[in-house]
Parts: sequence; C-alpha cells; structure tokens
Amino acid sequence: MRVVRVAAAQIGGISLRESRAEVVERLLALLEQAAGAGCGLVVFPELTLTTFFPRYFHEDVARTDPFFEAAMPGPETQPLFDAAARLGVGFHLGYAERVEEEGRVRRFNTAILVSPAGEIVGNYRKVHLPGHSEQLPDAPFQHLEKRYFEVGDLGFPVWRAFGGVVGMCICNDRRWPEAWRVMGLQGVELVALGFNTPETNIHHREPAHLRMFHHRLSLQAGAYQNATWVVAAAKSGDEDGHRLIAGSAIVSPTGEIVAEASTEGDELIVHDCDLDLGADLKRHVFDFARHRRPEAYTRITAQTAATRPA
Ligand code: ING
Repeated sequence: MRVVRVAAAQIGGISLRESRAEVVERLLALLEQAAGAGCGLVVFPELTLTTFFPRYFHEDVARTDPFFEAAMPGPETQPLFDAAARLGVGFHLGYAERVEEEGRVRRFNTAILVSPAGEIVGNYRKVHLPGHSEQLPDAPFQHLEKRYFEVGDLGFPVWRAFGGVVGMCICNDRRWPEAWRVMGLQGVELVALGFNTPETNIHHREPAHLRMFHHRLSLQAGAYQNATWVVAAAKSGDEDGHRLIAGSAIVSPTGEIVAEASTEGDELIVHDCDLDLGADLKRHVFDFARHRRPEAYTRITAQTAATRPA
C-alpha cells in the first residue's frame, strides 16, 4: 500500500472586492487544517486567487491583467510556498498565468503542483477552454475563457510525486475523455483538478440537477476508465451574485465517490488514497497493452469536428 492522505480544499467564492492577501489567508487556513489532519497534499481549485473574471467582458484584454500572476510564486503567494515547506504539505493551485515569451504576452489558465518542500514540480496549462471569445450581450453573464486565455501548450503531463504518478487537468478538461486517457497512457495514479462551474447554463435551458450529475459523471468516468484517483476542488458558492456549484470530491480508481463536500463554502474534505488501489484494474480490465486497439481510434486525432455519413 502506498497511502497518501489528500485533501480537496473547496473555496467558497472570491469577490471582486477581495484582495489576493485576503484570499491567501483563506488558503493558508485550509493548508494549516490539512497539515493538522496529517495530509501530504492539498488540492485548491481553478483560478483560486481571484474571482472568476471570465464572467466579465473587457474590450481591451489588458484590462484583465490585474487578475493574472506575473510570477509564481509572487510576493502575495510566497506565504503559501513558505507554509508548505514549514508544514511539509504539498499543494495544487490554479491561477491565471501571464508570461512574456517570444517577445509577446501570453495568458493561460494554469495549475501547478508544489512539493512538500515548497518547490514547483509540475505545470499545466488548460487545454479545453469552454465558452466564447466575443461578448454575448443577452447572456446573464459571460464565459470568456476563449477570449482571455490561450489554449494550453504543455499537453497533459504527469510527474512522479507524492509516492506515485500525479497528473493535473482543469475544470472543463474533466468533460473530455481524451484528457484523461493521455494521462492514463502515462500510468497516472492521481489526478488533481480544480473547477469553477457556474450553476446556470447561459446557452440553453438545462434542468438544475444536470450540472452536478455531469460533474460527478465526468470525474467518476475519468477515474474508473483510467484506474486513477481523482481529487477535485471547487471554487463554489456566490461571487458577487453569480453562483458556482460546489461538489468538491475525491473519487477512487474504482469510480466511487469516497468523499464529497457538504457545503458551498470553504471546506476541507480528506481521504487516505492508496495509490495501489487501481493496480488490479490496470492489470486486468484496463490493461492498455493487452486490450487497446489504436488502429481503430485514428479518428480521435485525425479530425476535430464530427463528420456524419453522407
Ligand atoms: N467551467 C465550466 C466547466 O466545464 C462548463 C464550463 C459548464 C462547460 C457546464 C460545459 C458545461 O465546468 C469551466 N471553468 O470550465
């Protein structure tokens, strides 16, 4: 058994008015609580340092710069890294990354994996950007990730960390089986992900129960079909009148939800994840070497949109 005690740290909404310092205080409180519970890894949500700013339209994209981190760690996030090293607890953190590369400004929806020594061991940039790039004037709010972020250019890497093989994805990525399978093909044993999922669908009428159903379904399918643990942390609750679903959860490689948040606020859920629990599934049902038939899957990378028969 290779047991790592993991926490999903749900964050109950971040207001436009809240400073990074105030947010970091909330994160530190959960990190301390997780350390007190004996955790080795804490998973924070997507874009956890600010409000979910893609809900607001800005003609000039540079107006979103205040929501981005120009350095990680930066002066306001350094306390998280210091606490990780002091407490011996690693963490996953989602944030908006602004870098100047090849002579131009690039902006990504990013997540990092930080070791219990407070060192960044992994970076991931969100590949599946949902929503739209132009303003939808009639929508109750916007979802402008395609406007404010570039598509992630790092693929879906995994890292040897926390005694196993750890991967990351971000929010909408969880709805795409390809993301999970690319990590599964690298032997992933635990996927950390954060999400900010609006309660309301701005595109069409959707029964309320489907938001949480599709969220759980995506996590459980990804976990089971790749025999991996999943630790998913929500930014949830109210953000200046806009509501995000909660449902932070820890899912076992068998696809079972073993822990789930019961509030919409700041909440820690903890579970002892035995990284060997998926071994039998990987050796039998999902022995990729014996059962997969890539020659039958060529459409998956050969085309983007669906094409119907004539
Ligand atoms: N949010 C949502 C998510 O994928 C969404 C957007 C909701 C897309 C429901 C499709 C259906 O959970 C982010 N930030 O990706």
